[in-house]
Formats: sequence, structure tokens, C-alpha cells
Amino acid sequence: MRIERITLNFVELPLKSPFETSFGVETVKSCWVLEVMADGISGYAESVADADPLYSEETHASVYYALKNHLLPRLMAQDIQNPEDVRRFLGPVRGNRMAKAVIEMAIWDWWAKSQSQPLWKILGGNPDKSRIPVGVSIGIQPTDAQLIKVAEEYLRQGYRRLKVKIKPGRDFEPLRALRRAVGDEVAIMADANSAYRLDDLAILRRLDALHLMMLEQPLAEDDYVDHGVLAAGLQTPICLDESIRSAEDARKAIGLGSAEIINIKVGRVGGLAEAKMVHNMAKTHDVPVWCGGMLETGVGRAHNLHLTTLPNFLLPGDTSASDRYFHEDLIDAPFVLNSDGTLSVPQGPGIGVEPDPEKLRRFGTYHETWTHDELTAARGGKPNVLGLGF
Ligand code: OSB
Ligand code: MG
Repeated sequence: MRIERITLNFVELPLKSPFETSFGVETVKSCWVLEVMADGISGYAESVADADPLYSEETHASVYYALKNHLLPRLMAQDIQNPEDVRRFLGPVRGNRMAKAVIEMAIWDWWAKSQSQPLWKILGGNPDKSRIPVGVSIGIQPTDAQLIKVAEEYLRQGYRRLKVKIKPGRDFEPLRALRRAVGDEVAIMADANSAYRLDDLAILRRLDALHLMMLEQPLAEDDYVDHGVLAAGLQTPICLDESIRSAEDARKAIGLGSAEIINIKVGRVGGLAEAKMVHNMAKTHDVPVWCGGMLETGVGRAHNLHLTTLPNFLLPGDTSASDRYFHEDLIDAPFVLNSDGTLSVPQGPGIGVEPDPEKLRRFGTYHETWTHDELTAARGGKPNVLGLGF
């Protein structure tokens, strides 16, 4: 396959309610939705980078820059025989994983469509996993009463596990109030988005009394060593999110006892091929994984569901239904929660959903199309940023 044309759509979808984490509050989901065109087929994916470099160092601007000046020119020179190869073609470029992932994922969708197969089959997923058990990620709430109200509504809707965002000062008390309100049977976990230090061991130890499924990313993003020390001092299993950027990271973190569970996000690890490798690495070491989320529109959500059909996705993930995030999702058929707390994996070709062109226009605030020739020229010439010529 030779890429003929790429369209970038910048979309801004209002969130139903603000989402607060230890690093900030989001009220709008903004992202690049990328369309790759060749041989009359379009493949789609979305980038999980944000406007600000808070969850990761990547941003909308860095994704645009890396795609246009470094990643796409490299891919344009290739006749891609298999989406697995994209990882290798982009390998020499350091970092920029979210930018790499969005183009790679669009190519996987394109590829599966060209074979008239659903993406999960091409990825090697388990045919029996057509309904994926899912949980919901709850942002930091202003009061314990509000947290309980929101959580009870999600349980009523059928979600199977609750993930609660925490930060210093909003950790043990809200979680204890929630545990008391919903009882011992409900699966509860906490995500700190690296808001703690090893010095906080005493605070984090209190969480052991609440029987949480796991504690996600309590310590720094670049830390493997202290997470291992913490894991040895806590009963609650430690799950890593931000720290795991590759299968190699997973191997090292598991070896140090720092990752008892892994949250896999395709954007964070640089694509579906690397996500599969993280999955396989964890499986080899009997470490369960689950699929994380970045408040994606239906496009990214579909990719996540296909990935989750791999066998070692053993725990409910953050891939909630469209109406948990948006009044209107970007895709033609929004994801709905089945009564058994699952989402169904789309069975059409590729990711099995399409962005609705009318919604792409209505929620889109910027569009740009690059042809093969334009992108090939970008590499030979010097990338031109703000006319500065570097
Ligand atoms: O840490 O998992 C996280 C959202 C944005 C950035 C980071 C995270 C999250 C979530 C939301 O927890 C998961 C979802 O519902 O998509
Ligand atoms: Mg997380």
C-alpha cells in the first residue's frame, strides 16, 4: 500500500461534564482525527495528545509537527506490505509516540478494510471476546457526596468497576466514603496520575484497608524503582500507566516488581503493534493488562475495543460508552453499554465505525489535506516552522 493522501481534522467535542485529574480539568475533548487514503479506501484514527503537555510531553502541535515533517515523509517513501512494518519504518524517530500511533492505527484500519476483515481478526484477537466488560473512570469530585452520587448512577447503568481519580488531600476519605456507600462487592480502583512520592507511603498504606483492585500510577512517570519499593510495602496491587511506553519498559518494570498490572494505551506506546508487544510481554510474565482510555471519540474507542479482544486483557478497562463522555459522538453508530456491563466489538471491516462527515464538519475547527507529493517534498526540504526555516 502506498499512501496517496492524508487529511487531518482537528475536532473539539464538548464533554458532558468536566473531567478533573491530579493535573488539571478538561471540559472539551480536542484531538486530531486522521484519514489515510489509498486505492479508494479510507482508514481512520485519532491522536490522544492534548493541548497541554500534562499527561505526556506530546501536544496537538507536536503531533502535527512530527507527522508532517518526520513521520509521514518516511512513510511516503514506502510500499507498506503489512501494518506491523510501520513501527520499524518510524523506529529511527525518537519518542513522539502519540504521533506515531495515530498514523499507524489509521493504516491498521485501512489494512483491515482492504482485507474486508474486522480489525480484531487482523490483530489476532479471540473470537469469543465479542463483548468487552468495561468500567468507568470518575474524575475528582468536589465532595464525597457528589462522588457517591456519580458512582451510583454509573453502577445503575451497569458499569462493572469504578476507577476514581485521586490526589493528595482527596484520596483516603472520598474512597472510604464510596466503599461504605456501595459495599464490598463493587470493584473500585484509584488512579493518582503520579501525584505522590515514596515519602507518601503512610498515606498510600491507608488505602489497603479499602480493598481496592489496584492503585494506578501513584509515583512519577519516569520512575520504575520506587514503584517497586512501594509495591513491596502495599497490599494493593500497583498498576502502571504513564511509565509504560514500550514492551521494553514493561519488561523492566515487571522485573523490578513495579508493575503488578499494566494499563495499555495505544497512543502512549506508539501504536497497535507495540501495544500487542506490551500485551505479550505482560502475558509471558503472568501480569494482567487492561485497556486504558484518553476520553477518545468513537474512533479511538473502536480501536481500543478491537485491541481488547487479545487474550491477556483480563480486567475491565476504561472504554466506556459514548454517552459517558458526549451528548453526540463523532461516529455514525455511538457505543452503548449492554445490560451486562459490556461494549460490543464492531464486526464490520476495519474498526467497524466511521466518523460521520457531517459531525466532522460541525465539530471540526481546522482541516488540512496533504498529498503524496507535498509530504515527500517536506522531508527533502527543511521543515518550515513559522517561517523561521529550521
Ligand atoms: O490516567 O487514565 C488516565 C483520561 C485522560 C488522561 C489520563 C487518563 C484518563 C482517564 C480517562 O482515566 C479514561 C477514559 O474514560 O477514557
Ligand atoms: Mg491513568
